[in-house]
Amino acid sequence: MAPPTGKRVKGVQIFRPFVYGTTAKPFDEKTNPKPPGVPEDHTHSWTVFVKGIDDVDITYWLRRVQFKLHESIPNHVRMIEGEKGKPFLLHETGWGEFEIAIKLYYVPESAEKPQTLYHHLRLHPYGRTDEEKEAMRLNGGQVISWAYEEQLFNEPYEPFYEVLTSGALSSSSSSLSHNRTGSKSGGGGKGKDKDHGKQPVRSEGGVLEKSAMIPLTNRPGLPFSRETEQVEIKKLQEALVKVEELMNKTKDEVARKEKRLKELKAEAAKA
Ligand code: SLL
Repeated sequence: MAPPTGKRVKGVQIFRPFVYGTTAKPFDEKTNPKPPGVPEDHTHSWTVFVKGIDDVDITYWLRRVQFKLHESIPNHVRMIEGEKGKPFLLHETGWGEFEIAIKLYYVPESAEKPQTLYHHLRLHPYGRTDEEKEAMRLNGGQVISWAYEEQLFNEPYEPFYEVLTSGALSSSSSSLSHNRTGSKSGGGGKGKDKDHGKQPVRSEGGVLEKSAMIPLTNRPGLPFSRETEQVEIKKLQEALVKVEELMNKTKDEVARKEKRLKELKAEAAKA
């Protein structure tokens, strides 16, 4: 890898949302017939992927992705090169679940070392209730196991900073960006405002290219949005209240027991 040119942009963190995971479907005559040549014992077709939120391009920061599959699978280490605007993805068939190592290789300008994520391939929905299991199914029987993640670039080199920020609206230039263009400037306005005035490029769902935006609302097949975030925040807040209640209850109980202990000790001393 070529040595990075330029300096790091101090006090700046840039993050970019992305989604990774697996989608699986059992073979069946009508909706998912087994293609010729697929071994008898294979029960599912499945896909593993890394892609932008709302399918927005991420190849300007992610160059290639290596998927390391189960060793029983022929040619189990696969490298997928980035193609602009397309997800990094791999189709396979099989019979069993296993952990997939997903190694992310960044663009050379970043001078970042590759980084590995691990994801469990799900062929069968799981959950305590039918509802929970059903939540893992999409569009008639696809078993989805998807995760939302944010890639953080801490103090990127100047050329990479330019690459990262050359497309979207800057956070100050429009309410459209919801302050999610992904610059977290810690050092008092170090983030330069170069893109001011540029025409935004909009993707299908309203997420700007080269931004850190996430969609406002959910759509089928797109569960990662502000809406989901709000639901999660509410759940966390409710859980926090519950934890505080439990803590107070426990404190009261401890106080009561300490009091009782004191009394018993006093009684014992008298006796
Ligand atoms: C299990 N520990 O027992 C796991 C192993 C391996 C899955 C799962 C083979 C595909 C192929 C395949 O599906 N292996 O031969 O192409 O569940």
